[in-house]
Amino acid sequence: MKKDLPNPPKPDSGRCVVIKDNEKFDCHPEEDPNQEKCERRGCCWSPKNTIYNKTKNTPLDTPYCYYPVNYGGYNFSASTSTYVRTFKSPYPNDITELKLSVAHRTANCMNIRITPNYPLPVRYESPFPMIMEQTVDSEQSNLKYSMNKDIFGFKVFHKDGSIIFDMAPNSGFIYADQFLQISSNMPKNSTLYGIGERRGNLRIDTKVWQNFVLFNADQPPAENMNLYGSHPFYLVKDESIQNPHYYGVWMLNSNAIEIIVQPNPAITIRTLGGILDFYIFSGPTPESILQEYHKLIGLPHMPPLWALGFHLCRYGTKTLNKTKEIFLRNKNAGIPIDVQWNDLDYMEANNDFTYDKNSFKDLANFIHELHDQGVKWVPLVDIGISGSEANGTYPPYDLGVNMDIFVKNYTGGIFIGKVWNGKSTVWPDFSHKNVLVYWQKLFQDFHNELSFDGIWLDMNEPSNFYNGAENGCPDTNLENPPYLPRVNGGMLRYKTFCMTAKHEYSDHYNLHNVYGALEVYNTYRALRSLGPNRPFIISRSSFSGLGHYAGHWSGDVFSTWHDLKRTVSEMLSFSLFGIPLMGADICGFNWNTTVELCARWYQLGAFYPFSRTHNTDDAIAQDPTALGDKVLNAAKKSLLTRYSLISYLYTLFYRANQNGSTVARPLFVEFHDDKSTYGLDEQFLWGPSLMIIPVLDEGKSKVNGYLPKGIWYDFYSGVSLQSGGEFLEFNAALDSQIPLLLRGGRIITTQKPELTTSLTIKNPIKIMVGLSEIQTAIGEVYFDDGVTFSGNGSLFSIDIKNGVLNVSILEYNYKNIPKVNEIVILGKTEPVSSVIVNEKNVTTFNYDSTLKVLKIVDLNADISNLLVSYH
Ligand code: MIG
Repeated sequence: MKKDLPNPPKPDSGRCVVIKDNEKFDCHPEEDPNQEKCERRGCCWSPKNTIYNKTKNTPLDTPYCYYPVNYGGYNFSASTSTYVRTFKSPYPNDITELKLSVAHRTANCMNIRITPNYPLPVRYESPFPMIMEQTVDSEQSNLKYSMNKDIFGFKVFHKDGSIIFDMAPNSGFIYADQFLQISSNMPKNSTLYGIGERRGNLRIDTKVWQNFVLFNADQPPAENMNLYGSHPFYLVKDESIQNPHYYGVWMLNSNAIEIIVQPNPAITIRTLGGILDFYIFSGPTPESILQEYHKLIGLPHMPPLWALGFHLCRYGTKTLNKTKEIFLRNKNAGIPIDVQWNDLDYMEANNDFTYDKNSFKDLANFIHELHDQGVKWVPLVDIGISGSEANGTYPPYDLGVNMDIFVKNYTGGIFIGKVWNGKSTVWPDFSHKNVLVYWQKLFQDFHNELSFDGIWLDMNEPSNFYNGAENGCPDTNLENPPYLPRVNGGMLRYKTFCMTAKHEYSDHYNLHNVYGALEVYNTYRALRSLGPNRPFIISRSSFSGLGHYAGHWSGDVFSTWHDLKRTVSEMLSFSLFGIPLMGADICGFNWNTTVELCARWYQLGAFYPFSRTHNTDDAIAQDPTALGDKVLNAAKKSLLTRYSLISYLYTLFYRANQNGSTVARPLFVEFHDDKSTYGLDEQFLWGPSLMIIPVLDEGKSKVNGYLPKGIWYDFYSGVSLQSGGEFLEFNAALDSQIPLLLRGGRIITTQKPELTTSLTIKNPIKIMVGLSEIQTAIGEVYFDDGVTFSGNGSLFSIDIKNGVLNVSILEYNYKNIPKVNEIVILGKTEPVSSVIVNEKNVTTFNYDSTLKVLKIVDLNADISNLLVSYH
């Protein structure tokens, strides 16, 4: 028998009055606090108004009930080196003895785990992503920590002394079975990014009270809602110190999470289960944090080259004929297309691993025809399996029953819900030890029928048309936890499983946020077994580490200007989360688009790393040819520009795959000392070198964009711009292209665009150089066969100084690389009279003294052996 803990002591007012409003941590986050309930929790009561009607939907503000200074609750016990609970927390089942363990993983990454003092009943921990153990000597670490030797608390600081994780002494540290909470103060002057998936600005405003709920849900992106994915990762810039720098924090925990940001500033992380398991990154730059973080959770996968082409998709394309018609009219109109998709329309009765033998009769042949044209085919697969087909007619169900692979209900039967299938839906348990064999078999058989090239995974939050089972869910503490964050629909089971649904690994309550990622992992493994090619998977649900296996799209966005704008910050947040292959449905999913909106959306969408048009079945068509010349021209021009840059884009993915970091890059990541970039989320970079400034407002023919200090070159004309770090106005008429600028000091490669990436990548290479003020530049380019696994590529770095362009070989395994035919050097200030290529004088060059551009043509040179001097 456990002995009951005493009630918390009532704090004397001295421990309450010293706390300023912004420093108050909420001791009664539930509705309807009052003085009595508050004081029973050992907390301080000080309402701002006498009439108090706090409900779930009122914006957060100064709490009326807050923790006193040194609230405590766990005392250090020197004999066991553990922390022992001394009084009851507000939540049932306090874990009575805790242990804090610290590991230096690398010089810049520390792991802090707070667990029960094992061996006690072991608590749930997320099975994904898998983290390899790794340690360095503490001497080597840039991070230090100190533990309190009285009440529970710790600090993590940088070896330069600046504080990174500072447990607030006036907060409530709680470690109960279904409510774990830890708060830390952030530096006074800090800038915050991350925490997702959420709709909002890239930078999180720390001057107001806000909460974010991370609980995967089939929910079109909207402010203050929990969306498809969960990413408890944040990045902070500390400006309060001598050498301002960034740090990062990730919590590995797959339970429902709520994060509170308050203007002290401070951050509170609550989770409804699991353990507190933090990874802290010392920085100092955003780039270095992201690299460490992505390495830890799994470096972004290397997509096949064709994944970076344009994708054509639409729900409600009900027949193969319709599919062909849309494909052909776009192809004939000169739209580059790498991938044709089909939504669940192709299935028979919406059942996975089938296709409609009437309306999609010739599908297998059509896929071969696509392949002959160098085009790929990607079908949708829903995570649920039909549960009501006639016995013996539907192997995915029968096999699943045989293998006992489906998610179970509370009483041990198969958990039954409903999604698109005729009567009922059951779900594979992706945590099951045999699920891979099952899933592999289904994909094998399916691939024998239809030679798909990649897979689109939908509804894997998981989504369910019922709230739980048809007749609800058992009323247990999993369904009705002692504290419920502001989740959509006011219940955890809202449009998903019962929390008591059973997976082999654990209850759905614990696994919910990671269930979709486990499907992705198994799908990746299944596709791997189909051949030597790199899998291509796009998943709607996401969790930390998903990018190692798949890309993501932002789900059911609306065809509105507001949504168009927000897709930029959504894409950039996923760059932080290690999922660079990301985009939104071009022209919007729900509702009807308009000509202008759709044209602008193609202009932006051509620069989403994952560039796909898609929309719902009951809205007007919005493929490039559907809305007349304005949309067609906007789509065609911008997509051809994308294709011309494919070698650069591919190289960025290679970098992300090798080192971590971002493809679509927020400005603050690249220009991390330039404060003007911190709040920018209506423009972005591709890697370090290309600035993209989309038009995101209606009725505009000009757009303002910020250019960090330095020289920038108009990508289309080569005209140079000198920026002092300022906003400039750019022409951006609807029928022109959105501003694209090459950064001074950078080199990229381009090619003449064709209608597929595989043709484009064979065209001669043009090296495009934007010189810096001191007439230097750097860049790199990567080539491989575009489809098989890495280790077979070639990487070249290109640099220019003192009038010499030099290519160095970093890796040289893949030899089938097109010739370099042209070099364009922008910003060459002095006239050029001689050009020597590999020790030979050439005359095929031209210097434009007005534009200050040197152009060398007809080179026909090997990139692996290229030395050019010009004077
Ligand atoms: O409940 O498969 O987000 O892209 O077209 C809708 C039909 C199910 C949701 C996806 C959307 C897809 C649609 N799916």
